[in-house]
Amino acid sequence: MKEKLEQIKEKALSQIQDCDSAEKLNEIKVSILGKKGELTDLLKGMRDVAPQERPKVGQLVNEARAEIEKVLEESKARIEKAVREARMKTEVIDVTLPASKTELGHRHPNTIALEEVERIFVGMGYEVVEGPEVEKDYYNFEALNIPADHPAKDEQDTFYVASAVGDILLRTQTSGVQVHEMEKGKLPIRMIAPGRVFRSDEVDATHSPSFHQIEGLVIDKHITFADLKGTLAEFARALFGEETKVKFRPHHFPFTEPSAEMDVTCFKCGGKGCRFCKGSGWIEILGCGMVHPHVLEMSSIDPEEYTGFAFGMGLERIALLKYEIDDMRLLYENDIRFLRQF
Ligand code: 2U9
Repeated sequence: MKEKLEQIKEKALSQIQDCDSAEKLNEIKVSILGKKGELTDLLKGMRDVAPQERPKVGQLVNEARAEIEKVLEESKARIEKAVREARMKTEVIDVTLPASKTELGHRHPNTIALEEVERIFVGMGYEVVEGPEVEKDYYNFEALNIPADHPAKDEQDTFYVASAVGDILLRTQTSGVQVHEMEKGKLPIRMIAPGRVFRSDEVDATHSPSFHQIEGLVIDKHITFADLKGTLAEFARALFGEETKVKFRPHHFPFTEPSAEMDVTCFKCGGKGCRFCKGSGWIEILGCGMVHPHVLEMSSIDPEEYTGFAFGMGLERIALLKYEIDDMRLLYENDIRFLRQF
């Protein structure tokens, strides 16, 4: 048995020493020390050894095992080192390559324009108030004097959330926010209501089913159309430059009476007429008007005591004009190469 042990050991050591790959080394290890390995087999023959000899033989087997394991470890380290050195010879690291950069985000033109508008109105003492995007028909339409048969209420224009509860919808304007404020009964009110609105529109260069509005509302005693004109002219000068002039054209909205649209002199040509303003010298910027007495009444405000004005503008329209972007779809793609320009 001793001879057999010596044979196994010598064979193993020479195989291990000649081995040059990690896989082969593992095969050798299994073939000697594994469950069905030669050394394990040898141990099974212990029952044929005289009992008084067994401790001695057992010790010899253990010593052989320890020696083989030690040489296996050494060979493993030797092989790994050789592999590393071979790779170092072939692998080339170009230390002059540029490092991979972490891309920084950028504020969206909508956000920049909104913050500019908010800064102007907050500077005039207005509060910025936000409200829910899902609204009741009452707050989006009825409280604003928009009759049941108004075309805006058609399913082709408005997204209804659940047909079973017919009066829940995605707001088509932020006006509901002002109605909630009026219902609180705390007067006077000076507020702007920015936010996302939804209309069942097809996507093109100037339309999207979801866009953003900024509406404003002022209610106090003795508010007149002159306050409206002065405030919005001041706003236009702050946003587009001191030299900007404004003009008001009569219009109609169900929630304001009288109503108007406001144009500003083209900031590209200064009003002479150019491609940007389609030759007219003027650019339409917002809608406005004196809050309809019935709208005040519905929110329990006495129109004999209080009057007010309101206005509304599309945020994307402001961003497109201010940053001379010619397609609204660019605002929704969020391509960092586009965003970085503003
Ligand atoms: C209350 C009373 C009145 C808000 C107003 C407009 C005029 C207006 C449009 C601009 C472009 C919508 O985004 S747009 O399509 N809005 O022209 N909005 S007055 O009037 C209100 C709001 C709330 C209680």
